[in-house]
Amino acid sequence: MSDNKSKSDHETVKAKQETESTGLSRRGFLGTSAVASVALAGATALGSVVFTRETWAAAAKDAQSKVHVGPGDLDDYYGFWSGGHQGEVRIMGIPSMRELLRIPVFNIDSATGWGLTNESKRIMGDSAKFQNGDCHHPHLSMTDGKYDGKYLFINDKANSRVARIRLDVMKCDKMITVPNVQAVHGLRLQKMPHTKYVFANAEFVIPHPNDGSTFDLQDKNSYTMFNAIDAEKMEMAFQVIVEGNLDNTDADYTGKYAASTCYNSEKAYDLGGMMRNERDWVVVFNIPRVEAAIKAGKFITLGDSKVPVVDGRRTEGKDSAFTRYIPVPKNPHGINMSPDGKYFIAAGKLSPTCTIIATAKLDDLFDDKLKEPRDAVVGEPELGLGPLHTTFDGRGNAYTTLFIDSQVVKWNMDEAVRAYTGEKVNYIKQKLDVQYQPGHNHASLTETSEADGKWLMVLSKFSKDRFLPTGPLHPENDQLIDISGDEMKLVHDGPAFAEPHDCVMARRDQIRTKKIWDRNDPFFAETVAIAAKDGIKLETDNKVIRDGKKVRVYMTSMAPAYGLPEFTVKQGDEVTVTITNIDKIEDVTHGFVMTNHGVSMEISPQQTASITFIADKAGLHWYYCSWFCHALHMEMVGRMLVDKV
Ligand code: K7E
Ligand code: CUA
Ligand code: CA
Repeated sequence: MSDNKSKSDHETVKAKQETESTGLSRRGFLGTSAVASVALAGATALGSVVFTRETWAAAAKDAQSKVHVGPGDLDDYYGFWSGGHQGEVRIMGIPSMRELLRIPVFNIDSATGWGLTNESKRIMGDSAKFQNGDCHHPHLSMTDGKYDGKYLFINDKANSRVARIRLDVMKCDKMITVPNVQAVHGLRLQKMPHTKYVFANAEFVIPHPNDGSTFDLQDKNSYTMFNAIDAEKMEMAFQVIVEGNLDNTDADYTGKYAASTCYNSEKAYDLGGMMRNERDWVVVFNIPRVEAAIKAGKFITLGDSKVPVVDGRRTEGKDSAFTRYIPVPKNPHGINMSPDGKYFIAAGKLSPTCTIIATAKLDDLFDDKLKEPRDAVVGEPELGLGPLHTTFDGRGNAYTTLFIDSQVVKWNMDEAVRAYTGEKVNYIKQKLDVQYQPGHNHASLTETSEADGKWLMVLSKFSKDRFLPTGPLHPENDQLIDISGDEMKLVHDGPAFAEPHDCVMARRDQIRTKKIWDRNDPFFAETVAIAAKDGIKLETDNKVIRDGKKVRVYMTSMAPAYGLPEFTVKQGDEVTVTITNIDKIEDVTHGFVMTNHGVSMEISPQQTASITFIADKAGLHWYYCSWFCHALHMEMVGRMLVDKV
């Protein structure tokens, strides 16, 4: 990290900015009554004064009334949170911060049977063998730069996957593994004219082919790739080989460009090596040029994969047609497109700055009309220590998280651009302490042209003393900040289980969900087709079909009874239970659990769900409904008799 000298320089700048800008210096505000500071994680505490719980509670009181959503009232925004290495997506109501639902994606879920049912296993495909995931970046599909309510996409860093969630039923409906890469991290969507592509960065450099013959990362056959996935088909569209590695990404408002940060331009394998270069870069991708090359057949494929691959690396110091590399201070992290479409903003992480890249200069950059790639940079504001991610209020202000300073800094973009030309202007508007060590932040509708500057979520990585102690493992702290006025006001602390890296918020009118399933929904169409082959009418038939050692048990469910109160199979049979919930009443979900068999699933109104298991234990086995559905829910049971063979 920075040495002592630059740290103290920075401290001075920071203190000055605080007093000059808003007149609302934290130190001034707290005066001498400020109490003993809490040690900050990361061992880089800079002696900042820290609020006590009591101070915060008092200061937040008036703002808190804005967060209160009374019993029976509805929230204004849907929030979609990644569950990090827990593997799911969570739906929150904003501003109440009430958790509404969880959508299992890369994890196994006992309540819904995700990862256990045949329908979910088909969606997970070959990767159903994995029981973990590590999701970071949930993003909503767009048309014309606005949320269109169709899909949410999310990455899985752990197993190099991308998944899609249908927003009408809030279920994952597609999942793909990105070929020939390791660790899909940064993920963002094309905004214009609509979300045709999901852009996904593979983070780690690996040898190609990765056949065990080399450990060498410096070789020219060691690289990583930028990936574009067809959002509608959920198939790979193309891959671009890059220099260095890839971290985060975002796309512009013309549909032409995407840009990614690279922190390992060194292609190093260890910490020291990855910090060796003074500068890494932002790589900009020219999407139409990639498409044109592929259309012209100018691409390669790798191994068994049929995905078109183009080379975005430099040859003999010359840039490829597809990419430009813009040097930025070492080891950048987040990259965010401003809602006015003007700037890509890369956060410095090891540098106390953000780098502002003007989209208006990108055509010239690709036509080689700039003297050097750095000429696309129009600002590099000094913001504080450990800038990670930036979000926007649609009023010209940016909000950047400062991991090491444990703050969010609000700054004005156009003023920062003017300051870069030498003009004396103080672009810093406010610094707000957060608790503690923030990663992503996200303002309402910030990724769309409709950024409305109402709410700011700050996803703090450490909660320390903010909640009742829970043992060595602490929750994260998702903090809600009111940004509707001139001043940021912290209004809510939201404990969250590991680990929401990122979140998005959509207006509630932008999400339109189904109340009950359509009988012809593709989610369970394959199960319906299997039943049709068995001559079963799912809505009425209760039948057991034997097919060699395979037994298919079909039944209905209607509160508070299954269509089959009992069925018999033989020991060793592979049993598939398919249940159709013929209840048409919203919210009457049934479940099916076969005791002592690892079998559990959800069957919501008008849904068909199926699950397969081996009846390996002779005897009587009860099955029961696991979702409370009726006064006689406990009595919603049945028995399976397994004949000894
Ligand atoms: Cu900063 Cu994965 Cu977006 Cu975590 S990433 S914070
Ligand atoms: Cu059906 Cu509980
Ligand atoms: Ca580096």
